[in-house]
Amino acid sequence: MGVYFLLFIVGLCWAQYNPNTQPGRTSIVHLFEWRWADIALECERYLAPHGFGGVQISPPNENLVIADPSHPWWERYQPVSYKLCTRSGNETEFRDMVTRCNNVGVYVYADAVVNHMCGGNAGAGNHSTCGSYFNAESEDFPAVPYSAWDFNDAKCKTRSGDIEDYQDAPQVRNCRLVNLLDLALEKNYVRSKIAEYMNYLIDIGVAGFRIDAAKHMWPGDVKAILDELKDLNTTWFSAGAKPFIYQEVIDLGGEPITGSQYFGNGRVTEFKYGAKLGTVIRKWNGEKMAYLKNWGEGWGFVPSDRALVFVDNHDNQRGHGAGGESILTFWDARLYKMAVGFMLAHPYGFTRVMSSYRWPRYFQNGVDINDWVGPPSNSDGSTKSVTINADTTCGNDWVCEHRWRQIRNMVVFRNVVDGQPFSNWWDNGSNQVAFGRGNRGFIVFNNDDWYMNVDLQTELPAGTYCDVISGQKEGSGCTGKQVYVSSDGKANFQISNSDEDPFVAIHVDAKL
Ligand code: AAO
Repeated sequence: MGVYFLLFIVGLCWAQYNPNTQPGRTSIVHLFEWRWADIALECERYLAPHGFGGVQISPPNENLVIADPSHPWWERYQPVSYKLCTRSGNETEFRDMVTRCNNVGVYVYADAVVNHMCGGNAGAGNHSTCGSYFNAESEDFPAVPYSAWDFNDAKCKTRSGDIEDYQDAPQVRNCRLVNLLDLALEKNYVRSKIAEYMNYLIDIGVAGFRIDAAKHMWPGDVKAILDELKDLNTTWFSAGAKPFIYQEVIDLGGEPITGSQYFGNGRVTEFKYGAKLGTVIRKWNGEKMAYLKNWGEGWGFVPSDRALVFVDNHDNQRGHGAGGESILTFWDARLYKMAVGFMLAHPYGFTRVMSSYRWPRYFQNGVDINDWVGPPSNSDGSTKSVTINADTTCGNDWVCEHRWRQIRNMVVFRNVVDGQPFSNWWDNGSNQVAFGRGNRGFIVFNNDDWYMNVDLQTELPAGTYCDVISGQKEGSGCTGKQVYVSSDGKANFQISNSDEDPFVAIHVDAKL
């Protein structure tokens, strides 16, 4: 009786907030625009062996094909139907990916674009990834099917029919986001078509969903859809497990729509996290790392167990979405690694690592005019496969941040310290800071412009540790710096401000 009661309470509290990752796997990675075939391989050859909990995939449903500009990445945010065929692959490849990833304990989180269909100016025809016919002008999508009755036009009160003012919550939810045909989610029919699509993915074996543009849907409408969802597939998940839900709600403050309005449905993306962390690590606006002492709710973020956090995402790494100039990306690799390292060491939120492709970034008057460029592709428009170089990095212009030694090893660090408290904070009042996670891990940063030499209490068991940033433990050896923790838990840390990576991280699994 007591045990069942406890299970009931845990189930109730965790349901859609629980990422469903395997125990001891604490992060997911967004393999932005990857092909399903490459993701399947990556799960088996890299993500499982390195402790990644799951993968966020690009939207799997049929989308508009855009010719001008040619195949922008954002065409995938313009649905034409819920058939599973895109530039990432067809349904057979999708099923193969989910099965193979699940079989190695790396779960799949689908990007669900359900607020809208394609843009109002998309024309008519079958220029869509499965070749389904549609007519954007008459709002006819026979492959779902949706017709004009299923869209919000009558409810939207703006002159253009688009969202014109983010201060007006009803128009943010009832009008078209950048002219994308806005579905009438209060209709049972529309809800049931969306739930049918999501349930189809659940049956195949996905573990959860990113809800795209959740801000543009009424929280109650999202809830009504989620209430129709099945439990996860019991081939891989325990009976009664619910899909993990994280909703894309951009809330930097200053608008009537807030992340907290969506807590009833699941977690929300905490956009303040990357915007603020970028500002601090760049030392803009007088910010310093010493101020990170109360990072998390202390900075006005949503509660930790409601947050999905990331340093950058597929939008704000190229000036879309929100976050602004401060956002750190692979283009600023040295600072980026520090930011991702800090995120993965810190207990706040559920962490998502970004994995990108390189594009010909070209600024004109401060704006990247190539922000639309899609994934590395062949002359016929198909997405290039992710090749792996001899040194384990990726080829074909895939950046694969998740394979960078510093980032991959910090994903492991987070797993090793899982459940441990934030502890032994130290700072120099400037940009040299350190903290631990109980007696399992410790991290030290020097983002000042001078040498750092300090003795700190780590709380770790005495011994010699291998720094997982400059190298890692291999066999009984260490390819990086070594740190000596004495019997009182103290260790000396020396980090030059000109080191390739001015931070050091040690944990109990990297003890020599
Ligand atoms: C494309 C074309 C459009 C065309 C449309 C239809 O670019 O010109 O009209 O097709 O033909 C992506 C691309 C879009 C693309 C779309 C469809 O980013 O460029 O449109 O696919 O192909 C808002 C939403 C948020 C959304 C974000 C991009 O709230 O949901 O815009 N993100 C998701 C996806 C994204 C995707 C979609 C949604 C659509 O991740 O990839 O779009 O499926 C304010 C608001 C935010 C708002 C931003 C940007 O942010 O708060 O909610 O995000 O503006 O409009 C300060 C403020 C901050 C403010 C920010 C920027 O920082 O503090 O709050 O300034 O103004």
